[in-house]
Amino acid sequence: MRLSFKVCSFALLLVGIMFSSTSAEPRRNSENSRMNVLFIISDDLTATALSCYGNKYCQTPNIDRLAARGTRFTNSYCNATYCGPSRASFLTGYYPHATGVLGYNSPRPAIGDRETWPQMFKNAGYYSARVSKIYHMGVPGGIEYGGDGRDHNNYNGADDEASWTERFNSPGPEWKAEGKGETLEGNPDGKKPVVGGNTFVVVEAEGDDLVHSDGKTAAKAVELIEQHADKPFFLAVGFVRPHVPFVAPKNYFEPFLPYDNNELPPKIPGDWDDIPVPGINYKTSKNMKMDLRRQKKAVGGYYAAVSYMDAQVGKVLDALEKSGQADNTIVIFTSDHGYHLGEHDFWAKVSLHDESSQVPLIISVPGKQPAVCDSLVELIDLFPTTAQLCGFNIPNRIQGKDISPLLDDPSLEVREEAFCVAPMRKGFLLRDNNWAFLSYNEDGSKGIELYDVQKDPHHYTNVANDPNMANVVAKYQQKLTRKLKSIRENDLN
Ligand SMILES: [Ca+2]
Repeated sequence: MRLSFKVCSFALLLVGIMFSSTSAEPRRNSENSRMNVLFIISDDLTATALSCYGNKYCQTPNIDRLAARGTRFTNSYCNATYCGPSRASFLTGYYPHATGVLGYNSPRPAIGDRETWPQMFKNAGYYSARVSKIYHMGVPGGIEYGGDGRDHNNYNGADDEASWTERFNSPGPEWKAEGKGETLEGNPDGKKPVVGGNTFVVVEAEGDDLVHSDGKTAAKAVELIEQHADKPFFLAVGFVRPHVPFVAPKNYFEPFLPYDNNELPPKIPGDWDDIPVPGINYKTSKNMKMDLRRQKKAVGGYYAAVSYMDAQVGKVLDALEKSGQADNTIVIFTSDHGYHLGEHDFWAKVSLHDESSQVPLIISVPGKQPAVCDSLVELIDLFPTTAQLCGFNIPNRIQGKDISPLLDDPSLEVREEAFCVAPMRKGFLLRDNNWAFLSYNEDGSKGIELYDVQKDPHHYTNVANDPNMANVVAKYQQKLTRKLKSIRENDLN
């Protein structure tokens, strides 16, 4: 009796110590729980541009070698199809319709003093740093400015100071880089000079990798890995390519010349006839006035930018190897959303089709077997997953799922459907293994798209108006209502 009382007291004391642990010491539940996190994110990168995801023309040997040692997810979705809300979502652990961050603001006012993903590591004693764009920054505007994102949110930017021990910007010349440039968008007579902004511009640049933002980002990341190898770190490395402008040192363009050799996706007659108005993307071959030559050059320019970004990823991975910390570091590679390269004659992001809503996702954890996982996962899962892997208590309030079990058994499934939004179009996506359900307005009043993804993987035939599909449409409409209700039931008031 006396002994068990003592055991109980001791256990209570232990529990007390665990729960009273201060910010000096990471909360741990196993011996290897002080693993570092190296989070690498590219901007506007579609998985289809990577050779490890099957691209035959654009070679990405560095991302491929990470994929070869990690788990590559084939059905990974972002939670919003453009930078601002996507990044605010996975960095806070809340869906966009929980925080209300549907544009380019900092999520901090919405979350109060709750910890963000990097902040959880920082508060536990990790060195937490970002290099370049992690929360939203305008590209190219913000990068020309100084890479600090001050071009948004009344010049306060969308970054969150409390997330980081240190933060570093990577200004670059972007579209002003010296070299051979052409504006492809809105320039049918070819008279427009090279311009800035969110515009399709290709620049085959003079000079080396370090002229540009991503070269500087890689160099800073390499330096930080060397400096901080002896203590736990959460290092977030944000590359801005292949976001427009498609600018890179000219040697990266060589495999994609002449541009006329680049292939375009098939053009389907009447492809737009069954797409509701908000489903026609904000950038199309038509409204961008891009003829076939320009479209093929856009693909080549995008691939060159991807190749350049991949080379920078390689430098960071090499530095991790050299530091001796590779066996103690979780490495994640992803993008904030995908990108259209001419599918449906759509370009860029915002659309809720797979090209824009799917993201590449590779998670490499020391000691785990390489794998390919087809489970539906979301970027919002990264916060709870790394929390689990590093021995933190997963905060109950956050809305993603711990997908770490998939790293041991890739045949597992963690959710019935992926959820993603395009607030600019009041668009909502529910995507499962059978259907892609796209609703404009929560009640579908601005249109619905429904694709049988088994029979129609490229989403050419919208069957939402087929009378035989009424039950399916009704089922997904109900699922969407329930999903939004569950997202809005949160601790943010
Ligand atoms: Ca982006």
